[in-house]
Amino acid sequence: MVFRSPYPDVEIPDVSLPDFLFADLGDRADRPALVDGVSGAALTYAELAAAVDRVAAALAERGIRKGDVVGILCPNSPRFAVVYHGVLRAGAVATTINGLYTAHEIAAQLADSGAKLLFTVAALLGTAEPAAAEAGIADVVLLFADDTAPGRPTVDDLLASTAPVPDVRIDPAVDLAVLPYSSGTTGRAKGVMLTHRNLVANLCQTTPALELFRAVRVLAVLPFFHIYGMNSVLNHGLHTGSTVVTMPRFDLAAFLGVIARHRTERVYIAPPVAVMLAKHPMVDDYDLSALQLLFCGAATLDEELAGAVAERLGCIVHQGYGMTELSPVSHVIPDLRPDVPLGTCGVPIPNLECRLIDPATGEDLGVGERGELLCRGPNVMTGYLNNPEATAATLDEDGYLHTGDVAVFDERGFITIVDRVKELIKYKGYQVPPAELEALLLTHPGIADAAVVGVADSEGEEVPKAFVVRQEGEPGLDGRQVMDFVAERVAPHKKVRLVEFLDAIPKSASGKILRRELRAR
Ligand code: 4UV
Repeated sequence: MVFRSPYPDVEIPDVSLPDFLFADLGDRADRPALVDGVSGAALTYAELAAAVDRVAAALAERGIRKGDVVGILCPNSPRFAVVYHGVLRAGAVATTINGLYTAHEIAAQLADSGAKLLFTVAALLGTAEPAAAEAGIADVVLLFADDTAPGRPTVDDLLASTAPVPDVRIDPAVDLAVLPYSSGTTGRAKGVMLTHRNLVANLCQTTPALELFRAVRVLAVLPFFHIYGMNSVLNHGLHTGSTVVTMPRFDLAAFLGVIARHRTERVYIAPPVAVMLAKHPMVDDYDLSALQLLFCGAATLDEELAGAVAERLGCIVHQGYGMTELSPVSHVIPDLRPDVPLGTCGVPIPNLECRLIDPATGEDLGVGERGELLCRGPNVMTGYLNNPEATAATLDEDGYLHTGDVAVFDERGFITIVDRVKELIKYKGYQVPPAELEALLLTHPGIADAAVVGVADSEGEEVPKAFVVRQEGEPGLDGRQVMDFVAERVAPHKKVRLVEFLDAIPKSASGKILRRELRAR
C-alpha cells in the first residue's frame, strides 16, 4: 500500500537553489533576511543576494570551479548564509561540518569529500588548521576579520572582489548543491549527495502544510551544518520571505532572551530543548508571547512533554520527521491543524510516496501495522558519495529510500515513529554512528571486542552505551577509562556515556553484532 499526502502535488521549478531564492526578490528586497540574534546586525534580502554574488565571483577568482567541494565549519551567523549561498552560486558544493568536531573528525570529512577550500572562524582555528593541513587544504578563509588571526584572508576580502559572477550552468536535477554527512542506516558517516532540485523540492513540498510560515521572524538556533537547520530553517525561512534570526549556539538564557527581544514567532528545536522549556524555572522570566509555533524534529518528542510545553508557553507545538537523505523533511503536522495527537510526526508531504514494509520479509504493510518506512520522491538523495554499496543498501531499484525507522500510519494518514531497525544512535538529536565508536574502541590495547548501542538513560534520553570485552591479561580496565579514552577522541555528542563489560559480544552466524539483544539487556 502506498501512503500519500492529503495535499495535491506541487510544482517544482527547474532552477538552482540560489536562483530559486534570490532571482526575483519582488517586494522582499528591502526586508531583513537575516539578523544576528546576538549583535542585532541585519542584512536585507537585496544585500544578501548581492553579497552571495560577490562571494561566488571571489571563489571563481580563487580557482573554485563548478563541482568543486568547499567546507564550511562555522557556527550560525548571517555570514554563514552568505558564504553557503555564495558557494552554491559558484556552482560548487558545500560540505557543512559540525563545529564541535575534533581536528581528526574534520579532516576525515574534508578528505572524504575532496574539499578544496575551508571557511571557518578564528575561534575554531585550533581544530580547523590541523584538519586542513591533514586534508591537504591550503586555502582557509575566515568568516570575520579577527585580531587573533591577523593576515588571514576573510570574507570581507571576498566581498570586495570586483570580478564578474561566474557564468555557471547548473542542471538542478544532476548537479550537487550540498554534501552533509550522515551515517544513514549503517556504518560510518558518508557524504549525502543532495542536488539543487532535492533542496528546492523539499522547500516547495513543505510549503502547503506550513502556510503559517510566511513572512515571520524565525529563530535559527539549530545548527546550519545539519540539514534540519540548513534547509528547513535557513532556506525555508528565506523561501517564505521571513526574517531568519541566527544564534551561534544553544544556551537557555540566551535562547529565551533572543525570542523575547526579537519577538520570533517560529522557533525550531529538537526534543532536549522541549524538556527545558517544560521544566526550567528560568522560562517564566522571559516574555515569550510572540511565539506562535514551536516546531520540533530530529528525535522522538514525547506527547505529554509536547502538551506541557504548549500549555506553558501558550503556543502550538508541532512535530516533523526528517532525515538528511530526504533533504530532510518527509512528514509534518500541518500548522493549521492544531487538533492532532502531538506524538505523531504528521502527514506525508506532497510529491512523496511512502510504504511500510516488514523488514524481515519485505512484504508491504497497511494502516495500523508497524513496518520500516520507505520514501520515494524528488527530495530523496541521489546517493552516498563514492559509496555505491551503501547507496544500493539504502536506495532500492524502484527509487525508494529505506529509512531504517519503524513507523505506524493511523486511519487519518498521520505517522508515528515507534522504533529503529538501523544502527544509528541519536544523542540530543545529533547522529552518533556506532560503527565509528566501535572502530575507535578496538584501537584501545586493553579492548578485545566492543559494540555500541543506544539505550535510554534515567531521564528517558537516548545515550550511547558501550559493551566491552576486555583483552586477556587486562583485568584492570574500568568503565571510566573506556569513557575517557573515547571522550578524548570524539566530538562531545559522540561520547560513550555508559559502559558494561561482557565476556563476548553476541553476534549472528555471519558475524553481525546482535544489537537488539544488547539493547534488551
Ligand atoms: O539524518 P538525521 O540527522 O536528520 C534529522 C532531520 C530531522 C528533521 C529535519 C527537518 C524537519 O522539519 C524535521 O521535522 C526533522 O534528524 O537523522 C535522521 C533520523 O533521526 C530520527 C530518525 O531516526 C531519522 O531516521 N528522527 C528524525 N525526526 C524524528 C526522528 C522524529 N520526529 N521522531 C523520531 N525520530
